[in-house]
Amino acid sequence: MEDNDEDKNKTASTIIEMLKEAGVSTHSLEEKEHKFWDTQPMAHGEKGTELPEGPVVPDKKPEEIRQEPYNMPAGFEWSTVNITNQEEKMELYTLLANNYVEDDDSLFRFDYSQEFLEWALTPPGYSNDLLLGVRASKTKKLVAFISAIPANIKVQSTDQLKVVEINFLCVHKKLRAKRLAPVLIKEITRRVNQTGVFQAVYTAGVVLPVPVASARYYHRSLNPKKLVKVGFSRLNPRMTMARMVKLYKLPDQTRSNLVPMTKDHVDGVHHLLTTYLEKNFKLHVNFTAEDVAHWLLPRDKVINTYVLADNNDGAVTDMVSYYHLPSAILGLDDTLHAAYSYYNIATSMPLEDLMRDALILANRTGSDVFNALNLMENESILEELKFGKGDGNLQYYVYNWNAPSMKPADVGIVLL
Ligand code: MYA
Repeated sequence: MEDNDEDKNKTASTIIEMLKEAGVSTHSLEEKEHKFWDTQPMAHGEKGTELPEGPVVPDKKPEEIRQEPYNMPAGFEWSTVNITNQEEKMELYTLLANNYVEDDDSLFRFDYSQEFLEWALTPPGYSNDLLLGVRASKTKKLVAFISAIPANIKVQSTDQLKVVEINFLCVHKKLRAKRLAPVLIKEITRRVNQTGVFQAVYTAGVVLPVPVASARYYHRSLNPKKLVKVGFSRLNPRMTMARMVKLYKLPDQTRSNLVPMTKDHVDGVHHLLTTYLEKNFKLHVNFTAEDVAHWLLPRDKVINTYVLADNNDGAVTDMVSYYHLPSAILGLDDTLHAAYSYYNIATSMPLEDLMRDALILANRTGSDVFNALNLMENESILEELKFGKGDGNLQYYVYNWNAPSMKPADVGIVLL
């Protein structure tokens, strides 16, 4: 949501950041007790920086990994989700649509589409064993979920690290605050460890021990009338609706000749993207060409990628991509259509021009708002393209890995 009411919306983490910027010690504020997280192999507080860069605890030998699943409370059982099965996909969709992430004021809730979930959970190398659900034993209703998908990342001076990306941790609203989440996290960790992987990357709105980076969402209004109507944005006292509409108006046509990415562009995009990420960021995925095909080839209402290819040699010189993650507008029976900036690279034009074209394209296909984190080079275009600061931080974590914290501009991973 747009940060309309500066004071009201300041989260604890923002306040801590501001104090830090002002040179005030925040150590005691950050030392919150975490019954579960304090037992996990995370670099705790300032002690972390004294450790050498690398695993907090060493890899386990196969015989050291627990063989049996962790116990569920009575009345619940583990159940993996086959996301390519229509019925199970629908079950996961329903769990998340009713119980997943909301903003602080409970005005909006993420509404990941079924097609999106299938895309997000089936990259090369995924395994059903790591799409982990919990069902009520009697009714078989899906009541909780967590997912892990494989990736290979660079983090700081470690060029290649096999990890999983953790996402979609969700516990049904009626089962909250019963310490189910720690059991889900321990069980997914056990299963991931069994595959010989001991690190993970994840993002969360909450501050836990210990983020490696802290990013901020920015929002670019495309449909200001609707955004004001549903409470996402506020009409500034010195602004009229007519002026606001004019302020955010975009041309119908893009300036550049971007075309939708096709299979023919996979190698070109792979080259452009991997070279760019390696050169510029301390934390990024090492994508294979197969990964690029999965994550970037356009899928209707899920992911759009546009490229500019050099006429002479066919090499891809520029790319822009965004994914579609609507939110339910709670209480209004309506949907907020949001496009989220993904991976963008400009070499033949300024990044600002490329991103303006992305706004035009997203606007044309009915997005109400275009969201971007202040990661990678995004900070340089936000103001000029009229993005407004959001009210939420997104924390980045690397599980069981000690690395000095980094600025958002050093982060080259976007998780869904
Ligand atoms: S982020 C999205 C998280 N999902 C939501 O926000 C959806 C709405 N909320 C819920 O469904 C529940 O509130 C959840 C907590 C499930 C979040 N990440 O069971 P509890 C800690 C990690 O009584 P509940 C995403 O998907 C909390 O600090 N831990 O609480 C990435 C406390 O621990 P401690 C979290 O509210 C997930 C404990 O849980 C989060 O019923 C990455 C309380 O448990 C959170 N977002 O359920 C997961 N929120 O006492 C970690 C709360 O210590 C992966 N908690 O403070 C780690 C790597 C694993 C793999 C490793 C492989 C090597």
